[in-house]
Amino acid sequence: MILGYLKERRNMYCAFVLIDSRIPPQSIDLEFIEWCGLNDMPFQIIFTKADKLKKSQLAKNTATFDAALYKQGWEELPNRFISSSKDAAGRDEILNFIEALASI
Ligand SMILES: Nc1nc2c(ncn2[C@@H]2O[C@H](COP(=O)(O)OP(=O)(O)OP(=O)(O)O)[C@@H](O)[C@H]2O)c(=O)[nH]1
Ligand SMILES: [Mg+2]
Repeated sequence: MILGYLKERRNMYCAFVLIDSRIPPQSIDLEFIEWCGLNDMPFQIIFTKADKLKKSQLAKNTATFDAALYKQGWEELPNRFISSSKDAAGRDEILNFIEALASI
């Protein structure tokens, strides 16, 4: 359903894949990312709820996610943001990215 929507939208420049930074890589997320790659769907990853983790654990979890992506065959990692809706981490970077996209 969502896949069909993404495929059909011609004005879709980029999807944001929100990943809960607290949990191990989920197959549903990895499968969606793989689908994006196979379907030439540009996307960015947003790790969410970063405030809920210690910096070291956050780094560990994002590295684990990276490893899962390499395993999936990505040669270059997709761009990612670290975010928190609580302390607004990543907010400016994400908004700047969207602004840059919107001005293409
Ligand atoms: N501390 C913290 N809480 C958050 C953050 N984002 C969402 N929440 C809280 O998490 C709960 C679920 O919020 P949602 O907006 O549904 O976020 P979600 O990523 O879909 O999370 P889940 O529904 O729990 O899978 C709410 O109580 C939010 O206030 C965050 O960045 N930091
Ligand atoms: Mg939710």
